[in-house]
Amino acid sequence: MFKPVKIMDLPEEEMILPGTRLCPSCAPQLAYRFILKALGPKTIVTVPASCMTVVHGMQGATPVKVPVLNTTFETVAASASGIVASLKNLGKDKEVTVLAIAGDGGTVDIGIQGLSGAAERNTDMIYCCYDNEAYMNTGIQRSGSTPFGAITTTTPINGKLEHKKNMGMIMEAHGLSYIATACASYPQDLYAKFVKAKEMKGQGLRYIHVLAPCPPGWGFDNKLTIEIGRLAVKTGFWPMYEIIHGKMELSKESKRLVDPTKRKPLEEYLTPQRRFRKLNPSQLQEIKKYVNDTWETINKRVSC
Ligand SMILES: Cc1ncc(C[n+]2csc(CCOP(=O)(O)OP(=O)(O)O)c2C)c(N)n1
Ligand SMILES: [Mg+2]
Repeated sequence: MFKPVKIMDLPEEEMILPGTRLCPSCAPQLAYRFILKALGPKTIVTVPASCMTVVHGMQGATPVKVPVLNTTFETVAASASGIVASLKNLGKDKEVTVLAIAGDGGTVDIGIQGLSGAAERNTDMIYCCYDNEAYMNTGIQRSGSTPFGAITTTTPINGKLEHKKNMGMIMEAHGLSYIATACASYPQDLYAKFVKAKEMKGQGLRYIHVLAPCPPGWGFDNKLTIEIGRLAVKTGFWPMYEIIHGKMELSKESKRLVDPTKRKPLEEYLTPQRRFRKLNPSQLQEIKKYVNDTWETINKRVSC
């Protein structure tokens, strides 16, 4: 059963010092702040090229308090496997949590082979994909996680022609003990999921996919970061769930959305974002169908 976390329950200690090089209102950074609060100081992080590399900065000038390995784009899960093996060798694998954290490009496209291998071996680590839905660090190129209809610098003029990959389901096919989706705009829910993943140490690879709005990449005002993420959830565009040993449970914010009348109109989520500015009525219909289909699949699972 999911225990709600109160704001006063969160550890006061910050694992990221103030003054990073990320954009104002960066949701991946917000998510990372709460992830490290959940995992604590006995954590080793590995990270591939991405905005997350920018957080860590140059060697000797990092604001992050835990040890971090910067690795190549395609190798984050493999490098985490190496860290886990080394810790085992030193007899420290029980006390140290290994976190691989990568963007959507580094996860759903370029790192998926290494991730699938680590999942198949069921390496005892936490893998987090923070999903800002494009290759943001290099100037907003589309990824396999960019949604249908969104404009990037490498999509057709009216937006992407394909839907997002369903990474939660791809990871489920590997038979993992714990899979969850979360959103940076719900930090307490996100925190609780990382605490749970940490507590499931010894049960192989735990995978958490975090939607993390990007103001410059998605084209919305900085002050809307939290609101946009919440709208992704409240419109049903981003269902939040956990799958524990094969059993799916919807998270508090998504639970009532099994009833389609409880979902906010999708337009409320799409209209404030410049990346959807060219959306025509048939594209909008296609996104609505995608969301409805996603929920039909979820409803069948949670009701049986
Ligand atoms: C093999 C390889 N190809 C391309 C790059 C250039 N590159 C660095 S970061 C990046 C974007 C990463 O996108 P994503 O994983 O979604 O993370 P984000 O930047 O959005 O945080 C790219 C293409 C690289 N470093 N290595
Ligand atoms: Mg990205």
